[in-house]
Amino acid sequence: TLLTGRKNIVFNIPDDMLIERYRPIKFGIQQMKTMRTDRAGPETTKVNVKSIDPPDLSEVEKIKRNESFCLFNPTHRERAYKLIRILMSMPDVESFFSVCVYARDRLNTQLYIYAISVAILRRKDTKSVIVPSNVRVFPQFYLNNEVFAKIREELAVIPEEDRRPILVQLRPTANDLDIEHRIAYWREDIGLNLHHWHWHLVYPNGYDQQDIELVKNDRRGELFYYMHQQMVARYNFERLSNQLARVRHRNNFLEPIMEGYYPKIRDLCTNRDYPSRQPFSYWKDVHREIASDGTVVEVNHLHRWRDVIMNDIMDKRLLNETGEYVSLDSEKGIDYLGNVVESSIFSINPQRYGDLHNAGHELTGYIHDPEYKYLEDVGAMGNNATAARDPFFYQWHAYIDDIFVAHKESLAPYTKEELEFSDITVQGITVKVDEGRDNKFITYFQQSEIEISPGLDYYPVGPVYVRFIHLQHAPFTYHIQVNNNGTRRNGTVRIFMAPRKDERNEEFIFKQQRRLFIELDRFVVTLQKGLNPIKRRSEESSVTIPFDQLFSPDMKGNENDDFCKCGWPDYLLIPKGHTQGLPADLFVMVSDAEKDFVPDKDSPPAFGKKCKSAPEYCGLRDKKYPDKRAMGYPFDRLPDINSKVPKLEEFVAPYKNMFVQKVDIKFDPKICYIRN
Ligand code: CUO
Repeated sequence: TLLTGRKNIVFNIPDDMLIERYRPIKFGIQQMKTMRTDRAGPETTKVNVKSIDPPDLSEVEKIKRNESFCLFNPTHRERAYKLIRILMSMPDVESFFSVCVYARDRLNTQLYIYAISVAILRRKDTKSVIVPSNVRVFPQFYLNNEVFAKIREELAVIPEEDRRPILVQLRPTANDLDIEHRIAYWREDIGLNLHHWHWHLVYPNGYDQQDIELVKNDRRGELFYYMHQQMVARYNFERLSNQLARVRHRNNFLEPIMEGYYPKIRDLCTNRDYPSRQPFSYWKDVHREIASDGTVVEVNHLHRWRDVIMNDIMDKRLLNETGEYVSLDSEKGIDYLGNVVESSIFSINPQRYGDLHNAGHELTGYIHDPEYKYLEDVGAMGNNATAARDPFFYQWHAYIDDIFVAHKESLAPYTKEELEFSDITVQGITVKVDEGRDNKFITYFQQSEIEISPGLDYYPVGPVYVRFIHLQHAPFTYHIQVNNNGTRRNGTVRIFMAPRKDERNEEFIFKQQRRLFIELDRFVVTLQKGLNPIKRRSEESSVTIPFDQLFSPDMKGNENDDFCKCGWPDYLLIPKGHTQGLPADLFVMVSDAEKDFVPDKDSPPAFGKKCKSAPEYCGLRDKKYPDKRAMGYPFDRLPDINSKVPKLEEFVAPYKNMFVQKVDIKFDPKICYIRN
């Protein structure tokens, strides 16, 4: 009766319908059965829901409750989208909620949460509903399983008033015998993985043409390229900070994967450990027809798709399903290509171009049991919440990026007109670090606490805090001096940074360095005639979102009118650097905002919203991407420089609206602040 408060109709209850067996608890003067969300504690409320005709979930139920859900898998995707379509078709919020309640204990938990989250983000009438931070729903995908043993112990024997935060080790998955382990603090960072999960949540790839309305967002294919390109660039910056060579590109599908990965993640929904990958594992053809995921991917498929895509890039066009050519031009080409390579439902010819990127995740995710001999489910690479923990994620995405680069390099270099901004001179940029020296970023480790009890719904608990360690930087302000010799105009300030030296400690040539630039900020300013001093705080970066926005359960009284949980964690804005100071190039450019402007009558300002948006990597909800230039501009194309080994300085020299400042990033191992 809980399900249908208004009419007392009892749905057909499956045998393992847990809510039928919840323990009754006393709440005020009433006695009632608790709903699942109430297992976590005494704050039980009875919720009446609207009576509806039960939807047909028989297809969706085929993914069992005790198996892992893998979005890269087409069968799983198909079933998740069946539920999403049902949820989207509900005529009002009450009916939508009734379906959620009806489906909750019938379906695979991960599938369920994914589907209702997508629907909440896409329905017009659920804009005020906050999709919680995924770490509060599935803490098990972000924290090592040892943490949960400690939590159980704490909950079992310590009274609530005496409980302490559970400390999370910084790098719990290996030791320094594994060279990749040096950078595990970054790969396994909770906020980084949350960003990745939420990115794929706000840019779902859909299952078939019925999902077009659901999936469409301005330049989604291009953003798939750019956001992942930036993750790889940031990874490389972090590697060079730790005396590791830049990441290998997975351009040979037959080579062994030298890096092992032992995730130590246990899925609390299924009580199943995520399988590990031994070093030197090979991709093998996956034939899991007998498993419920039914995955079939052969390495040869990837060879074929790669060859067709690369040939078509060389011919500067793609072929759509009706046999027409679509030009891979400088404006729309990258967007088509992003959807083709990923692939999403916007791929213009899935038959021809296949499912290259998703299939790479699957081949790796099932590498330990490609034929389902051992009844094992998918590994870390098969889940968007865990994939970026695995070193191989970056190798795969570095290769995927090579495909996009092949297209970008086939375009003409930017012309002088496309790069200059007449009468505008950037005279300088200084980074003033709070309590530090100019142009020297300071990084350190910090401890912060988050509360995760909603995700521990099998234990009767009060609040549960875990304290984890993450990279942080001292806050800073950019001081930029821009001279305007013309009339009053608007300019777009674009700030990037890249490491200056390669693995040999030699300065990068521009051709290599341009792929390593990470975007730090992008914003519009009004330029008066004469000298314009511009100040901009690090916290304002339009790439990042603040800690509380990323982790908090909600932002009280706010409307969820942007992708509030999608955004690079602000504490990871600056790479670690090293104790002697890592030399880097800070690049600033002011471009003509008239030319960058995107007309969108609804387009909101980037800031001052109910939550801070991070449009550079995440775009805006239901709005156009707020910059007309190609993502990655001006570094996305080869430069028009004659010198054989051009340096950044030669790229910048002809343009007064660009400036490079040499900076250092110094890691201070002595500092470790605690943030409550
Ligand atoms: Cu985000 Cu491969 O696309 O993980």
